Amino acid sequence: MIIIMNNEVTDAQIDAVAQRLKSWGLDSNVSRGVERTVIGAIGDESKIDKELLQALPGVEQVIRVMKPYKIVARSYHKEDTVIDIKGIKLGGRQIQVIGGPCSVETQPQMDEAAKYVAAAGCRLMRGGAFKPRTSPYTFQGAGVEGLEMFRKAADRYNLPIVTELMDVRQIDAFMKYDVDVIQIGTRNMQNFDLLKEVGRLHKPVILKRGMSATISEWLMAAEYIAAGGNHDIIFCERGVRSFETYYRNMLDVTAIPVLKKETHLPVIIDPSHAGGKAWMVPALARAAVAAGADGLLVEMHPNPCEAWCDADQALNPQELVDLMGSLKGIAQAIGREL
Ligand SMILES: [Mn+2]
Repeated sequence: MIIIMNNEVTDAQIDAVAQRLKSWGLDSNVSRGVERTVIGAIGDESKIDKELLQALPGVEQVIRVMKPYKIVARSYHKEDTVIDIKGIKLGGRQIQVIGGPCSVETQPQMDEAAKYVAAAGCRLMRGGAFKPRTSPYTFQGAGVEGLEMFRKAADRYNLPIVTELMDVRQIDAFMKYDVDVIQIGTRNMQNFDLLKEVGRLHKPVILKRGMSATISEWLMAAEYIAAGGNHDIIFCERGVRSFETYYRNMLDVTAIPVLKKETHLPVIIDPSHAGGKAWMVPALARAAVAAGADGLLVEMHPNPCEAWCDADQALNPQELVDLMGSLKGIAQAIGREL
C-alpha cells in the first residue's frame, strides 16, 4: 500500500503513520520528494484498515497495490478452472448452453421443455422455481413443488439442473431435490449472508452480476463464496442497467475478456435477460461465444406466447435448435466446440 501525504505534512504526522503501520505489523519506507512525501507500507496489506489510515492528519491518499480478492484471482490459480457438473465440464474447450424456461410452471410444461432442451443438444437445463419478481402481485414461482417438477422432467434426459436460490431458508429443499447448480440472481449478488451460506455448500454456483455492480464488486462477491470453501463459482454476465431504454439491459461483452484476465473461473453470458427480446438473443449469444464465454444461459419455452414469466424474451424450440447450429460454427472458428 502506498500512502501519499499532503504538501504541508509534518515529521510528527509521518511518524504517526509509521506507528500506525507498525501496530499492524508492517514496516514503512518514507520517501521524501521535493513536493511530496510518500510512505510505502511493507508487509501484509490485508492487515491494513484503509479508512483508518485515510483519517490520519497529513494523509492525502491511500492506494492499494494488492488486489482485494485472492482465491478467485488468476494470480492464485494460473490455469482455467474447469467445473465438473455431473460429468459435464464447464470452463474447458467445450462451450455449454444451459437452456430452459424462465420459470417452472407445470409438469407438462417442464416435460416438454426438457425434451426440447435435450433435442437441441444442450447438456444442462435452467428453470426458476423461486422467482424474484419486481411486483409482488405477479407469479412468484412454483416453489418447492417446482423443484420437484423440474427434477422429474430433467432426470428423464439426464440434464443437470440450474435454479435460483433466493433465501437461505430454501437450502434444505435445494439439497432434497439435489439441485446441481445453484444460481444467485442479480438482485442478490451482494446478499453477503446468502453468499456465505452457499460458500459452505458443495455445489457449483452461478453468480450473476448485479445490475449495477462493478467488476471489482462482482469479484469480491465471488470471493465471499470462495472464502467459505466453495471454489466452484461461475460468473454470469446478464447485462447492466444503462441509459438505453430500447433493450432490457446492456450486455457488457467487455466483461468477458476482463474476467478472463482477472479470474481463473468460468464466465457465461445470459443473452436473454440482457436483450429482453427473443429476436436479440441469437446475435448476443454469438457475440458472447466469439468473445470467449464458456457458456450461455438461454431462456427457451415450449410455447413462449403462453409463458408465465419473461414471455417476450424466450426462444421457441426451433429457435434454440437454430441458435445451437450457428454457435457451432463460431466455436469451431475460435478453436472450441459446442
Ligand atoms: Mn427470466
